[in-house]
Amino acid sequence: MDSVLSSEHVYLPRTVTRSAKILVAGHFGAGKTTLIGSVSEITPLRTEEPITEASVGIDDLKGLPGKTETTVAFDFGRRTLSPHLALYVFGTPGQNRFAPFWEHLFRGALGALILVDTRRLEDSDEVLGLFEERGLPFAVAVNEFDGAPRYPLDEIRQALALEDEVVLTACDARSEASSIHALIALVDYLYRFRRLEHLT
Ligand SMILES: Nc1nc2c(ncn2[C@@H]2O[C@H](COP(=O)(O)OP(=O)(O)OP(=O)(O)O)[C@@H](O)[C@H]2O)c(=O)[nH]1
Ligand SMILES: [Mg+2]
Repeated sequence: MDSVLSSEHVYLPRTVTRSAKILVAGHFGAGKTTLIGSVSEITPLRTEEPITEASVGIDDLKGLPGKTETTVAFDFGRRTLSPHLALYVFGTPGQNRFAPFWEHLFRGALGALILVDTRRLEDSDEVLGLFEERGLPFAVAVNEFDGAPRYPLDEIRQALALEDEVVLTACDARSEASSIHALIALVDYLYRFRRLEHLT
């Protein structure tokens, strides 16, 4: 995130009475770090390292010409979503070799936004399976990359074998408004399933 944030964004408003830890997950290169950079009101913490030759054959860079770095531990940002609710947003690493770190990230998380890329839908199976196994509620957002095929959301739901109740939306992880919209979809879902209580 390039902008220099003013101090009013650094301190939580006094009206905030509730906070929630949320994960942003998804396969390698789905746009997790980008989305957290778009939504965070504090300078996000990133743990990115250059993608090296050691990644050849492991990291599929198809369709990601500008991608030179990958998250090796986690991303962290914060977003006050309403006068009462602040989200602490943790991004997971996209590669299986960093999976041991996931245990720390899962702890205390109320839910997850899982990003998918239509150019590699099948890569999402593993991440979706992990959240289903854990029983951690999640919403799914299609990160609409330029030039990626567009499908109706109900076709994507079918392809990903998502239950009807799972919220499925589309976003552009580079856009603050669009990314916030996806986070709100997750939070609405958490309210609906009483993972989050309405507090004032
Ligand atoms: N065109 C377009 N590019 C995007 C979008 N979201 C992310 N990117 C680009 O796609 C690449 C991957 O984005 P990242 O945010 O690093 O993805 P990630 O999921 O954090 O990747 P890992 O941590 O390596 O798993 C970067 O070069 C981004 O600039 C998007 O919505 N549209
Ligand atoms: Mg990342």
